Amino acid sequence: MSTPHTHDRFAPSEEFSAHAIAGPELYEEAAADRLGFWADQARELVSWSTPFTSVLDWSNPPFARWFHDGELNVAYNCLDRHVAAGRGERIALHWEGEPGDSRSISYAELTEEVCRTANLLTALGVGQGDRVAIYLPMIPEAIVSMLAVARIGAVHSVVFGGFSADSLRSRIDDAGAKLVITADGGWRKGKVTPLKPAVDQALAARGGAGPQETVEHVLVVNRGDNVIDWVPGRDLWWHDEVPVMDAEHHPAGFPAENPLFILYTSGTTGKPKGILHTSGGYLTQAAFTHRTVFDLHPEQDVYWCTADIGWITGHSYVVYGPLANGATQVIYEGTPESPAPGRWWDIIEKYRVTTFYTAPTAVRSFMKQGREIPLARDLSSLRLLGSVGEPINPEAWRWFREIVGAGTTPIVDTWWQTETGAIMVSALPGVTTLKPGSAQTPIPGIDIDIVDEAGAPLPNGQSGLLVVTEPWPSMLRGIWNDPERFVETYWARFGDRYVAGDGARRDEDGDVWLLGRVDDVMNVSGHRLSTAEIESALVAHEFTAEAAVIGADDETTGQAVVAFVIIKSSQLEHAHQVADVAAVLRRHVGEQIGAIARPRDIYVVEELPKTRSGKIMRRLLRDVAEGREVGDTTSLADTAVMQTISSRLRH
Ligand code: 6R9
Repeated sequence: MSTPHTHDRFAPSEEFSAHAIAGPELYEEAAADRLGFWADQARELVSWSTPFTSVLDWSNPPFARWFHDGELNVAYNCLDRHVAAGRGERIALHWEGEPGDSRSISYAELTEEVCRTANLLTALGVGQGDRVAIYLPMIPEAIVSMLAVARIGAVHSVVFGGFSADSLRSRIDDAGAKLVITADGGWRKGKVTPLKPAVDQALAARGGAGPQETVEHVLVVNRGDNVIDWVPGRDLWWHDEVPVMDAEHHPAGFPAENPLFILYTSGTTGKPKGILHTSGGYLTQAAFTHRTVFDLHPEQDVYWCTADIGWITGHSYVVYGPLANGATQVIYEGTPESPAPGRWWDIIEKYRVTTFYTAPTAVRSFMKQGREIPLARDLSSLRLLGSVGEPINPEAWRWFREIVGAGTTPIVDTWWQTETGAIMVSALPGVTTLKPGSAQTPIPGIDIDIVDEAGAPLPNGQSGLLVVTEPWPSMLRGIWNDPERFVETYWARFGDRYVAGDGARRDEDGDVWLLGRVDDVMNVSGHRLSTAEIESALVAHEFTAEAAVIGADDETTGQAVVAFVIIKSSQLEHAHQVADVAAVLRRHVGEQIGAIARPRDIYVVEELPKTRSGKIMRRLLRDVAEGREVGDTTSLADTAVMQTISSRLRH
């Protein structure tokens, strides 16, 4: 849909450009010598205990090594060096708890807390290369834990607190985690949501067939004061263990390619992929993009990224990018509506936030609540807004700028992925003339293209597949435990180019517009969900014979999960006794994967539309779910199926 406003252009103000961190020369420098450019960034933004001499080793594609003969300590880069430079008193984190408690933590204090925790991890036998699962709410200990793991060269796997015990279990098992760090519970929507019970359940007796138990200890933060079970010997309270540890800890240097973290993300199959990131290249690109895209002036700015640390945005733009750059930032535990709509605007007012990075789905829900709510607060501190997670529709873009940004703030729409590790396509706020709805330009040092199904580059105006044509510093180094899947998923199609899984086109100026996923990955409120994963959760229920899941357009969440299920004939009677089959299955998906995966709608049907080769035609189901005329059904094995389904849904 095109509106007259899609031709809107917003050039940066002279004042903004005059003080901007990044100018147009960055593009020229990167174009003249791409590897030299990244080497410069790595030297400027990162401190190395052993300087690198090699920039990129691409001798074994697609397995890249960046700065591989260099050594660094990632936590030292995020902490000690700021203290050593006399900036220890600067606030690193303004933490706001949902019930209204808060803590402001300086770089010196954060360094001390991370050192104590690192000493504890070592005392618990965790060392370089060991995996630590982190299942925590948005509390300072979450960031402390990640940095403590990084400090000792171990590997964290943060599991979003909204994931279920089953999802947690499969992630713990896949990574072979030695330690789990969790909390009794965390505050959400005005009450404590327990977390520890899910850990207990995930670690409960697995029966003979399961993998060997790898978890030796569970470290528990007291946040919710909720009653929890306790396994003596295994479980340890954070407040008993951490404070008694030494506040000194030597940050050893680790190779640039030492694994830093695994983060699981949904793919096109039922099994989430453990995306692996390493240290030196990742930190370089996270820091570079955080500084230039968010125009960071660390001595003045108060930065707030609303992402949870359970997602890549929380890793790169709450933890590693901002802290490597010595930023002062806000983190918030709860939901935007607690205790009432407007909480986020209260927080911006309270801390005088200058730079605000959030998701289009949040913007759209604020639009629905009405402009009076933000307009009733003093948001005049804001000078830059950012968007991530899905395409931001021009409507939402303009509302964000007008209502939240007083009609003056630039908005950077940042395209990237768990796999890319850091921002790849985005405006630079002091340079780019903004176009609402377009992510615009690859950042300096990044090369992308838009190609057809055969891999041939497409001219401006034509839609195709987004590929990255050159290796980049923060690129994923693989899929944990599954190198073949890494090659197969991202590289096999065109050999030497990375296939992102997104459709895109360039407009007449060459600006990039993202068109959504081209695979069976849905994007609900900016979170990636796999149709296959939800389908397998549904068929794991005793009622279900078959299930098809699609992402249907949704005004607020971008896409919504809609499921079509066939009930087993042997279960029909039982299912009919249950008051609401759909509610039972929704709850089941919530238990299997997590609340975010619960379908908005579940339709019980007698048959699913399939091709002769047995492939479910999701396109047709999407037509029905979105209330459209059903499209071409000629390739269906049984063309009557869609009539039955449509008539059932339009009762
Ligand atoms: C950072 C993050 C990645 C997928 C990606 C794409 C979508 C993210 C976007 C965007 C359009 C943007 N996506 N940012 N689409 N414009 N600015 O979200 O990582 O959770 O791995 O999701 O999200 O479809 O492929 P992740």
